[in-house]
Amino acid sequence: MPDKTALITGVTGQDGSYLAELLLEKGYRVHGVVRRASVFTTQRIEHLYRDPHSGDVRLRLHYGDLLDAICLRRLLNEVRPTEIYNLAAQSHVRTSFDEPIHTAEVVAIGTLNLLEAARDYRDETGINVRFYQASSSEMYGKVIETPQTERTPFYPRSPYACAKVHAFWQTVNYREAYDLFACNGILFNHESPRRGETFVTRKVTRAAARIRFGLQDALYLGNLDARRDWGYAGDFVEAMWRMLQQRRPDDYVIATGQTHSVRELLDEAFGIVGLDWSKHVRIDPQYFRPTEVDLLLGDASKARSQLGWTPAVAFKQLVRMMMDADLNLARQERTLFDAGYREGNIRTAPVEQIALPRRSSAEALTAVT
Ligand code: NAP
Ligand code: G4F
Repeated sequence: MPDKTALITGVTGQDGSYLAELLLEKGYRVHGVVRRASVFTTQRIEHLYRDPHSGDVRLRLHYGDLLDAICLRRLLNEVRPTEIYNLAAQSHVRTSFDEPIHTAEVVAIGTLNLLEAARDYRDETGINVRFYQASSSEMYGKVIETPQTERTPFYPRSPYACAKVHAFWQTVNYREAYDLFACNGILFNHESPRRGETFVTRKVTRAAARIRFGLQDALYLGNLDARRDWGYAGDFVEAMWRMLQQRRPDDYVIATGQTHSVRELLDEAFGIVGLDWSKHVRIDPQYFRPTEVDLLLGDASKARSQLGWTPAVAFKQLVRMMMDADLNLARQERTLFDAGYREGNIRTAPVEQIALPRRSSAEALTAVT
């Protein structure tokens, strides 16, 4: 196959990890951008990582940040990608009300930084790089019509969604103004066992599993009536890749075409472990949003006909998959607990008694390839 090289921002996130997996399977060289943090953040890609000293390694990690435009430019010149996937974001909607400026800087200006860098990189190297922007169904917000398609007007309802609308239109504008091969994937909610623990699906499956193993008793949630079109992240990254393989760049809705409420999610997840969720779920107002998105339901007909994309995993299978993974984790946690392990042991145990973690990918981050 021709030499394909991808740069992924947000490689340590849920989607970044599935996309890196997919592209490596397809023979790509994959470069991931990782933010510096005081702890390791590479757990989701640990299984893909090999020490760069060990021969022909196709996954490389680089420190970088969407807010550092100069660093992005340098990275593109060093890595020389043929495809760029911009997945990095402050992606939590509730948090965006608490951190609106940071969210706008990363999601809106960060995307612009990368588009500018991509345009100059293309012009300077002659490499006709292709650009994927992680747009979101949150942009539909207070929905104007149902189901939502590529033609449905946006009505954003959070700082996050407003910033995504900015990034969406910048991506369209770079396509039209500078002829950049730039696509928006308007992705509806997609989940997996790797979903962050504070998003509602994972919060529910993790709690149901931990309650089942006696590790917690209550689950605090917000709006149980919200409805989402929930798909599987592993299916959705395939659509991202397909968009960049087309002859012409375009924007696509990616969704399952089914919608479920948080209540239905609770029924499904707690049902798997034979528990009645109403005995455990409490409402905590802190999880309500100042403005809510009540209903999302996507129509992915265009992706089906033009990309040949359809989702393989439906809602019930998705919840089952997430429950299986969280039950495994809860079982391990229970075993540790029964063996006397308590959180905090690590702080009080003498250093020589603390098992050293195996060498992590984060230790071997390189600034150059
Ligand atoms: P996620 O798990 O929250 O991952 C976000 C990634 O962005 C993480 O790797 C994070 O790094 C990185 N990041 C945050 N700020 C950054 C910065 N300033 N510079 C560089 N990297 C930064 O999100 P996800 O669910 O994988 O979603 C991927 C993308 O799709 C996001 O843009 C999200 O907004 C969008 N999206 C998601 C969904 C969904 O349902 N999952 C639907 C539509 C659109 P750390 O690990 O250091 O935090
Ligand atoms: O899981 P959520 O936080 O996802 P949300 O807000 O739909 O955003 C996710 O999907 C977007 C695509 O549409 C992405 F762009 C975005 O990055 C993110 O991945 O909340 C889902 C629903 C909301 O209506 C929320 O109000 O669940 C409701 N909910 C009820 N209780 C809760 C909770 N959400 C969270 N996170 N935590 C709760 O306790």
